Amino acid sequence: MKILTIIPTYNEIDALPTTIDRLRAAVPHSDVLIVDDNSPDGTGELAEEMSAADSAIHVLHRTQKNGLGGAYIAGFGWGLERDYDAFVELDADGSHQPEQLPDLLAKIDEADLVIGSRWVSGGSVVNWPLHREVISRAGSFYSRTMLGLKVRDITAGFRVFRRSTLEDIDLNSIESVGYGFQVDMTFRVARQGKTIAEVPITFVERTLGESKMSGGIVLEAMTNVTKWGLAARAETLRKRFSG
Ligand SMILES: Nc1nc2c(ncn2[C@@H]2O[C@H](COP(=O)(O)OP(=O)(O)OP(=O)(O)O)[C@@H](O)[C@H]2O)c(=O)[nH]1
Ligand SMILES: [Mg+2]
Repeated sequence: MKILTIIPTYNEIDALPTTIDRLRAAVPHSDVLIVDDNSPDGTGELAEEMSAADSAIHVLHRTQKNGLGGAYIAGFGWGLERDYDAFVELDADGSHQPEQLPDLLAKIDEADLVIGSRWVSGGSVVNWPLHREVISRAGSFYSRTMLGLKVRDITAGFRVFRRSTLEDIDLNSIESVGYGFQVDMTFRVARQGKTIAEVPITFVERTLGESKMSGGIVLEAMTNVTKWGLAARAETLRKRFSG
């Protein structure tokens, strides 16, 4: 199986080298694609140096900071033009441990989407202040209820998609910028009746660099979830009354 691990970066010059080293050691057969949004701190140049030293590492440069969702969509497009069978999403900041990626990959034969989950039995978060945990759990709970999904960690960003799963999604129609993107992808996969597996992970809060999480990103995600949930309910009612 040919695997592509996509790492979106914005100002990750301190964290990226360790993440790449750990990934190359843990899953040496995965190619790597760094998608950098013209980071002012020189992450893009560093990525080029790493790519020159290791033929499995590739870099995609975008001209401006366009959010995590846009970076992943560009990365998926790059990989789909090539012959990859599985696509991994991994943060650069050390929160997702490359050593746990084999646990996720072990499930991709059985599922169309595998999610590294903080909120299933055996999953956990290290070094998070209480308010972060509350926001994340509440966000997952609200999304799960509103969208009628069984997934426990809907906003999780450590994932593996089968190639066919991405091919069946109209990636151009995804508008979410922040982690609403992850909810959007989960909802679309679930609505197609595809299988989603959750594997417990230990999520480690970043120690290097700065978080890009913001109130705006949370608000975007929750607004979209409400919109999608209401639209799905209206659709169900319409079908019931017209049939
Ligand atoms: N290319 C690109 N990468 C981004 C953008 N925003 C965030 N990222 C990357 O996406 C990953 C996750 O971003 P974080 O800042 O860690 O956001 P988060 O994980 O929601 O927040 P924390 O839990 O505080 O770390 C990191 O590798 C970031 O560098 C963006 O606009 N463009
Ligand atoms: Mg992070």
